Amino acid sequence: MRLGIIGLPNSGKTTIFNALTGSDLETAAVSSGQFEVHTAVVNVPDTRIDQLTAMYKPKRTIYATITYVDIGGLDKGISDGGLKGQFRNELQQVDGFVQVVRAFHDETVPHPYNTVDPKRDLETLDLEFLLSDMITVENRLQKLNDEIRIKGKKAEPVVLPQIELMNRLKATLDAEKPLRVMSDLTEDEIKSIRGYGFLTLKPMIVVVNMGETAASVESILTYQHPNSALVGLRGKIEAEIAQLDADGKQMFMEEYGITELGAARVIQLSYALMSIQSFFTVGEDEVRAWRIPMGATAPEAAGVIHSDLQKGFIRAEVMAYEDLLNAGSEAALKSVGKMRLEGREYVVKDGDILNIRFQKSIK
Ligand SMILES: Nc1nc2c(ncn2[C@@H]2O[C@H](COP(=O)(O)OP(=O)(O)OP(=O)(O)O)[C@@H](O)[C@H]2O)c(=O)[nH]1
Ligand SMILES: [Mg+2]
Repeated sequence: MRLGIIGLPNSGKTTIFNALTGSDLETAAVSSGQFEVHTAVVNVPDTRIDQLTAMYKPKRTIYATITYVDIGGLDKGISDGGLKGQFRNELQQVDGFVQVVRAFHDETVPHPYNTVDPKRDLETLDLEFLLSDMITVENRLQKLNDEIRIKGKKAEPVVLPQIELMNRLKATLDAEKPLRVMSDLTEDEIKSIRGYGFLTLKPMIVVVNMGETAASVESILTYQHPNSALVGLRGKIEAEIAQLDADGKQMFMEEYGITELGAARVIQLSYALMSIQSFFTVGEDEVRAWRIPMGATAPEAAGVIHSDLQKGFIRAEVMAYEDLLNAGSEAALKSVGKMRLEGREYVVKDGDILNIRFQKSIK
């Protein structure tokens, strides 16, 4: 899963990237404004994995991960005539966005529009994305209508429903709403437009870079679309904290009266917003978190581990994480009959611990 960190020049994208990933990239008071991409992979913190590790004492523990991409160079006007080249690729490839909005005041850091105005900045980039999607929709509509004009009744049967769908998307964009608010899109429709990489269809976490203040984010901005979230984060401080070891982190947080890091919250929200959940596998060798979409069945979950496990799927032994924790051990859980056997139709739940029984294919 890939999330793109975007924002106006000098909003603190690279600082937030450092805070989220523990990287130590250089930040600069004068923005180069250049297209530039940095990537890092982070573990998704999960106390359930910590507890399972304490219980099984495995040789290794593997957390679920998220890839964050710091994408520099976005600004007003970037989508004039349509996004181009590498920029377009990077933005279309990510599964969702973290938009950094500057709220910090610092005279040594110039703002591209001279004043600090989080609402204006947020609307500016949101509008760029709307315009970019509008161009995509219009191009598509034109091609589809051309096909009808040229081929008439001989046009592919998918053309008419596609025109209808594109007109619905256009109506949403015309109303200056992002496509992610549309609750009437079916799964098939979403699938049919996946290839166009609509930017406003992707989930969005707005991270307000609060600077050094402890004010609440709600006092600065609101952002209440479906499939989006709003988080306040003290960029510079959290980037410094991310460089410390566990003890140092603890001390620093106590000193600043920070109970929950904004960075941890962004990472958890990233997971939640993408409608992703975790199941676990456990044993002496490895305790591991795996990522699956909501609604995935047991064989689909098996396929995430290895395609052979999906092909040869027989049954899944399932323990609910809470049951295991309450029982205290796997043996105790089995003795009270809480280990379940589930078949192909079973829909995996967040926190299930699976052991897949499968048949090896014989060639
Ligand atoms: N005072 C203060 N300065 C900050 C904070 N966050 C970032 N900065 C400063 O703002 C400047 C720009 O930060 P970057 O993280 O490089 O911003 P950016 O969005 O990556 O900039 P470009 O990639 O050049 O567009 C740097 O000098 C940072 O130190 C903050 O929370 N407080
Ligand atoms: Mg940067």
